[in-house]
Amino acid sequence: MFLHIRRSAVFWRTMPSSYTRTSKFMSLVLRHRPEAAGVSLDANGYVAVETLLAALARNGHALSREALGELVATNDKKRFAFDETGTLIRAVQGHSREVDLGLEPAAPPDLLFHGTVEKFLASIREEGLKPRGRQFVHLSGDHATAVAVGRRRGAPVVLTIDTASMRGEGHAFYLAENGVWLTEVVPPAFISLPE
Ligand code: HQG
Repeated sequence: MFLHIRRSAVFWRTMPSSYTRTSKFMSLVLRHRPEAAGVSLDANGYVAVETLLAALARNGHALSREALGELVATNDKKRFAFDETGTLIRAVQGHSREVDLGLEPAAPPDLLFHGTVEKFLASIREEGLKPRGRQFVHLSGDHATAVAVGRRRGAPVVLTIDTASMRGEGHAFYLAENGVWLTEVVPPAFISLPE
């Protein structure tokens, strides 16, 4: 019993970092550069699970189908999802590749948040939020998440987006499977900067 508990403790200390490493590689492959792992995405962003597992193994990320399931289920931002048959897998948002996630326009809360940093503000004031390298602008439903998104790049600055007015002017919003809100662009008129 004692030995079993000790082994579990080691398991839990070591697995998350190896999953994090693999998750980062999967983000690269499933969002941006599938060719880096010798695979291609279908029109909906999926790759066969068997193909991905083989590609991961070739690139120093060997893991079992069961471990992949655990990585997907425990991923901090729920970045990946299987299709309903469990034989295909994709990233649920964040793509720079043109993929059709099959999302229907959805009604967001009247305000959403976007975490960024000071150095981008002049340009954002001028031209609004653009997807830059990605397919969509990413917005958060809560302030705390936007703070965390901004902090990836430095001292976070959180912008508030008037989604109610945007929808009134015909802008569509999509809710990714992991709760991230997506839209094509946010013109400056709908952005409030903090004081
Ligand atoms: C900025 C992470 C100048 C924008 C996160 C952002 C998120 C402008 C950067 C997800 C601009 C783009 C996405 C303009 C936008 N002028 N700068 N006109 N418009 N920007 O990484 O939203 O861990 O593509 O403010 O948690 O930071 O990868 O987008 O700083 O959910 O799963 O240009 O990625 O999730 O950066 O992050 P990004 P993001 P993962």
